Amino acid sequence: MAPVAIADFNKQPTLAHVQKTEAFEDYKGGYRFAPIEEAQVSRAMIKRYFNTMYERAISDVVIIGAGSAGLSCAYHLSKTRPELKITIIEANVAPGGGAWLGGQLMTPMVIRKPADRFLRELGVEYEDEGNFVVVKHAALFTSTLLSKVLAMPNVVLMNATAVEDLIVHADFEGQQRVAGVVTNWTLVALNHDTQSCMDPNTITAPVIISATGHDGPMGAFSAKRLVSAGLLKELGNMRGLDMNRAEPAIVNGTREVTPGLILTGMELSEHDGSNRMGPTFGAMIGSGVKAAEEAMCNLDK
Ligand code: AHZ
Repeated sequence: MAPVAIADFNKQPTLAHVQKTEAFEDYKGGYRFAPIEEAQVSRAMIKRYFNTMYERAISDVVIIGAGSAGLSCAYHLSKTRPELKITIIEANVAPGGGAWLGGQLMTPMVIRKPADRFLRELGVEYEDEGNFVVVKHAALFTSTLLSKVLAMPNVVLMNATAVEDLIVHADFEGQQRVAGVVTNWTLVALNHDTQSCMDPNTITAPVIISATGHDGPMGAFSAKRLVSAGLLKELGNMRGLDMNRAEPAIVNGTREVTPGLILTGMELSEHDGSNRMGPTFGAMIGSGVKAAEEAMCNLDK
């Protein structure tokens, strides 16, 4: 937004003007809300939440993890294919993964070209530094992307919900295929060792995209599960930091790693044993977009 010039500033309404408006009168002690019953509030939420769970038990695409890669994927996919039912499952209460800071606990976010294209598409401003651009605050990127994804009519985001397992079907020839996810509220998932009978929910979809980040308390979920399920011999394990090797490896390596399951973002580095790039986000955008393209190819087969 253009800065307000001094001349324009002088034209802004004065406090006296504002005080005269009806809205401001409300705040002088007479503010009234429309009446409501507590049960109406509960029902307003329950009806929508459980209708959504009912409807999304069968989705077209499930994206696991709403970090920069998962959200970039959701944006490209939902915009390109508005007829698809895209369901994002995010373990944290706050979606966005690590992209609320630019890295190293600092706020600016570095994005290497040509991924700056995506910023222009989102309408996020940046400073051009030649081979890369800088967004003044990572939260500006993440909040803009998140708001655009959530505004898509075909996207549902279920946060505070963890994917606990993968659904794996076998066809007549014994070929295994990831066919869905097993979910639970994250607080429930964290209590499996202390409580019993907290059975999970399921969502089936012909394409699952996993974007759960590199190894950590929650990260690399699907890659690790592929190993424990016998679908992958061993993890490659993320290698040391090398921006020039890491970013193209992640984007170009984004693919269906086992039938039904596409990996994107830093989860891929654990699967393939590729380098990390540290605080530069172009590969998360590029990989997310590529995962969306792979998903569309698979759905169209
Ligand atoms: O909460 C996780 C985060 O929001 C979520 N997640 C992880 N396990 C999950 C599960 N069910 C549901 N079982 C789960 N959600 O996945 C999200 C991952 O986001 P992220 O920001 O950690 O990963 P990313 O691959 O989108 O971005 C990585 C950013 C990095 S890390 C890095 C380096 O270490 O060098 N460099 C970059 C740019």
